[in-house]
Amino acid sequence: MLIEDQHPHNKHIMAALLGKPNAGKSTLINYLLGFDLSIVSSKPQTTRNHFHCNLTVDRTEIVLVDTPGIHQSSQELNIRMNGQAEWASDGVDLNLLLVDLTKDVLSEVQNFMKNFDKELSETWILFTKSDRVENLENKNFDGFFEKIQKLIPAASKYFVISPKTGDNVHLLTAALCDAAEPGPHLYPDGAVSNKNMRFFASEYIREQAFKTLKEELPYELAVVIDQYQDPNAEERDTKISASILVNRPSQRAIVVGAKGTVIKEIGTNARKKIEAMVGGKVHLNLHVKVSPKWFKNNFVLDEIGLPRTPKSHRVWRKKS
Ligand SMILES: Nc1nc2c(ncn2[C@@H]2O[C@H](COP(=O)(O)OP(=O)(O)OP(=O)(O)O)[C@@H](O)[C@H]2O)c(=O)[nH]1
Ligand SMILES: [Mg+2]
Repeated sequence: MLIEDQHPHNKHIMAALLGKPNAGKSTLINYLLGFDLSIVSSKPQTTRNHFHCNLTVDRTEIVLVDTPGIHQSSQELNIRMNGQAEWASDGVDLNLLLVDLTKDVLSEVQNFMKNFDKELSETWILFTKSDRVENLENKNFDGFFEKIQKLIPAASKYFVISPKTGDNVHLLTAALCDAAEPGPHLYPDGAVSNKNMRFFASEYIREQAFKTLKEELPYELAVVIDQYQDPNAEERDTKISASILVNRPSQRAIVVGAKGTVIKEIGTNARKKIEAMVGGKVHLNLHVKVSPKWFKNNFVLDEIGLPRTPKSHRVWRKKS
């Protein structure tokens, strides 16, 4: 979808944000956008799909592709999540590889490369979470970068940033604008993503589930939107029905909570965020359904936007 008759000075760049889970990819995107579009949590593996997040600086359109963190797993869900990140780096102008400074920098990059099944084209290294590092000025970032270049020959630049405090993020934005090529914008003004409200509604429900539920449970649940109805002549509010899928009946009891308190908390918080997104009142109806081994079920994985990858298992469950 290219917009015709554009301003002759328009420029465009598309960059995939890559890294290990929890590196801060979605946090950086939200900081750059200026609002919380992408879901963030303190738990790893929050983002499951790749999607575009767009911002415009003067006449430059910057399309940032959020991706799931690359990790090792033989589980079909996780293989497909990694596949999303690998696909995302296809066809972008640039990769931005986030490296968490609170971890061992080189082993983070080594581990990423071990599980990332693609050759990286032009890549900038973003050493991130700098606000959490003491004596930052004594760190030898040139030395780290040289070692990383041995692992990633296409690494051409580095930045030391903190999307939490905003430190140095303006340098990254300026460099992205400089690197952008003259050309038409992909999206009309104001289009923030290639994903629709339905997708973000499911994400905001899952975000609240990640925040509310403990331990492994967030990883064993998925959110499927059953009905999404925009306001119309008869109904002024947005109506959404969604199912939270869990693996086992005992998990259903936890997600519902005593007298429904847990599901109510998830629903109330998610509804507020969806209302802010749609700019109006939302009726959100949540159900918790037991869908054993949904994370291996091709039908469910397709439904939540995770198609098969070349590494996918050969046998998978169909809808019964
Ligand atoms: N102190 C600090 N915390 C950060 C920074 N960036 C991200 N975080 C925190 O790191 C955690 C993970 O952030 P996310 O943005 O969800 O990380 P992600 O890379 O998108 O993670 P996945 O979606 O799981 O791959 C959250 O608790 C963030 O608040 C930062 O610059 N400084
Ligand atoms: Mg994320």
